[in-house]
Amino acid sequence: MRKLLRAYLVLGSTNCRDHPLRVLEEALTGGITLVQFREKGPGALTGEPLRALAVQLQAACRRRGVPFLVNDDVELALEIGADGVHVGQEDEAAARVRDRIVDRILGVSAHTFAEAEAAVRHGADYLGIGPIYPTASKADAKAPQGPGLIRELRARGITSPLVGIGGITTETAGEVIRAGADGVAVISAVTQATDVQDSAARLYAATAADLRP
Ligand code: TZP
Ligand code: MG
Repeated sequence: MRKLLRAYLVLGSTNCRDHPLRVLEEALTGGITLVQFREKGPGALTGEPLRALAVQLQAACRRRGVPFLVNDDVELALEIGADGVHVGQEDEAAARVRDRIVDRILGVSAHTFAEAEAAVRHGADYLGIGPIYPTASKADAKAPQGPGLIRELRARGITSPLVGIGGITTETAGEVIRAGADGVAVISAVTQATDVQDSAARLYAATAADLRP
């Protein structure tokens, strides 16, 4: 799990300037290690177009051997046979999702030690911690917490695989890893880059495991 989290791309159609499949293909070529389909915000797809895009993106991930997770939507994840689900604190309870997806990957967002500890207890395979820095990609994002939150979670005994998320760039990824994260999850640093493949490659290079404390 820790290795998969290294350079984690979160994306949906509303994040992409080009067709999401093109963006994803380029990002995978650059070295993205895990993908989460997160279809949110104004203009987000629903119904059959949503499902069709999910299947298309999933197929691209399968061709490269990269696991494909679905944000929030457990039904969709089960229907298409996704490799897992990522849920936030406002979504279906982690323990319930754990029971529904059995041996697939379960990721849970946490913003505090108490949330992180509960997510681990409820069976999360990894934690998404953030927002680390200010982000424009999530309308209802909480206040940025800095890499210090990750350092605190590690100091207080959270040993589970975890990624930092929120406003992370190829320049700041290293400090998130040095704080104790196994990887970084990004939307805009890769999807909005002028050269998607290059930014994914730089993200991968910036997150080497030997930076970890
Ligand atoms: N959860 C916390 S911050 C965030 C999500 C989905 C958005 C991350 O996007 P970006 O563009 O990498 O800041
Ligand atoms: Mg959610």
